[in-house]
Amino acid sequence: MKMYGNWRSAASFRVRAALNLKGIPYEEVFLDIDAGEHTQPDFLAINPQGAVPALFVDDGPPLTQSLAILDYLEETHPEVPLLPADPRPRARARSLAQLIACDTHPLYTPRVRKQLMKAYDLSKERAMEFLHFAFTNGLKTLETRLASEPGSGRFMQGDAVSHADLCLVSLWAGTGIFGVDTSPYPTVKRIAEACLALDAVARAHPLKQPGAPAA
Ligand SMILES: N[C@@H](CCC(=O)N[C@@H](CS)C(=O)NCC(=O)O)C(=O)O
Repeated sequence: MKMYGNWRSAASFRVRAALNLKGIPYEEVFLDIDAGEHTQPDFLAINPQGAVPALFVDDGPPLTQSLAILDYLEETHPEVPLLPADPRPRARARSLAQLIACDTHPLYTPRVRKQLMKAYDLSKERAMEFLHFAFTNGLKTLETRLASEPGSGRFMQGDAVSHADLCLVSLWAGTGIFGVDTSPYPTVKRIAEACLALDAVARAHPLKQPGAPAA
C-alpha cells in the first residue's frame, strides 16, 4: 500500500497506527502541507479535497477520509481487530472516534486557521486561540465521558485498542505540537499514554516521521 500523508497530520497518524497494528506493509509519501504541496494539481488529481491521508490499496483510485480507511482496513484485515465485536461497545468506540475526527479535528486544520487569518483578518495569535478552543472543547467532553462511562477501561473502550484510541492519540499528539494545556484531563492522559506505550502506535507518532522538527 502507498499512502500520501504529512508528519504533523492527525488523520495520517490514525491510519499509520492502524497499518502498523495490523502489520500491513506500506510506504508513505510525505507532503509538505506548510509549503502547500497538498494544493498543487498533482495532488488534487489524487484527492480533490487537498487533504491527507490518501491511501492506494490497489490499482484503483485511492481511499480518502481516515475513518473510512480505518473501516476498510478493519473489513479487509480483521485478524488484529480494532473495533469491538459486539454492537453496543462498537457503537461507543465509533462515537468516541467521531467526537474527535468529525467534531474536534476539523476545527483546527490548516485550511481553517488560514481562512480565519485571511477572511476575518485574525492575527496568528488569535487564530491559535481558536485552535486551543477547538482542542479544549473536545478534550473536556472526552474527559467527562471517559471518566464517567462504564465502557472505559485500559483503553477508551474496554481493554483493547480501537479506532477511538487511534483518534485519541492523534489529538493528544496535537496538544504537544500546539502547546495545549492537558493538566485538566487526567483520564485522557492515562489512556493516551497507554496507547503510545504500544510500539506500533509509537512508531506512527508525528514526531517520528520525516519532516518533523527534532524536538
Ligand atoms: N476528515 C479527514 C481530514 C483530512 C484533513 O483535514 N487532513 C489534514 C491533515 S490532518 C490536511 O490535509 N489538511 C490540509 C489543510 O487543512 O489545508 C480525515 O479524517 O481524513
